[in-house]
Amino acid sequence: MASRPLFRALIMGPPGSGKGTVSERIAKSFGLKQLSSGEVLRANIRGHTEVGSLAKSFIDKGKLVPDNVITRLILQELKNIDQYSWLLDGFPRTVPQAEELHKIYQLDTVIKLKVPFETIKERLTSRWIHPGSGRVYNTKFNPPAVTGIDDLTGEPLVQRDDDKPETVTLRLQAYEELTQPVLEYYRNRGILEVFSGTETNKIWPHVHAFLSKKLPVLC
Ligand code: G5P
Ligand code: MG
Repeated sequence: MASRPLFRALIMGPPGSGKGTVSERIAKSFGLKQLSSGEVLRANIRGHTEVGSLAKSFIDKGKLVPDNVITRLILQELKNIDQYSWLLDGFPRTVPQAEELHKIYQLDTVIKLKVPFETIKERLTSRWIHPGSGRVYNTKFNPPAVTGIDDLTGEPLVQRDDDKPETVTLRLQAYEELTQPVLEYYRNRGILEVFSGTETNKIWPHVHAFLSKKLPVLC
């Protein structure tokens, strides 16, 4: 029996739009491998690698990491999951990154989460993460069972250094200047699907219904 062709997807949207939250649901419902460029960078920072210390100097200022650095890193990670269907979160986010990715992988679909900037700013100041796993909480949306403690490991939660209000403003500027053109790049290729709203739980059923037409549903 012929196996299904591999599915290549990307989720885009401004900082705090819910890419990580929705990616996790997509991965669970459709069995895709999930790769977040932000998580890969934060793992390098925690591991005190050379790339990690370089990346930190950009991330903490709300700037994008240089194209050549992030592209090399993510293409290397993708090699490790080449045999699976996957969903990228946060890469590519400049046109040169999109062009480099396209030389190796052609995306089937690009999901854009369109969430107003005012909604985002409030979300990020109430985000807490478990640094070891990247698990994400929000004191208003999905709080941990015990304040400040990861549900699964019992370890302390922390706030991301780049979630300070002034850094969030710079991240949003970088998104407008450098990442909006990537949306055009994919719109021109006819693979961009936009999902708008202010609540993930209301956006999610639409994303699920859209992907259900393309992929078998696991749950
Ligand atoms: P990241 O890590 O990719 P961003 O800025 O793109 O960072 P971020 O902040 O991770 O995106 P998200 O994944 O879109 O946001 O959102 P999320 O974490 O799921 O949700 C945000 C919060 O809202 C969470 O607390 C969640 O629980 C809550 N939430 C979700 N839905 C709702 C809701 O409906 N209601 C409420 N109240 N809350 C909700 O990149 C970080 C940095 O790495 C570098 C850059 O410097 C970047 O700034 N980087 C790159 N640089 C160059 N090129 C690349 N390709 C790069 N990738 C990363
Ligand atoms: Mg994220």
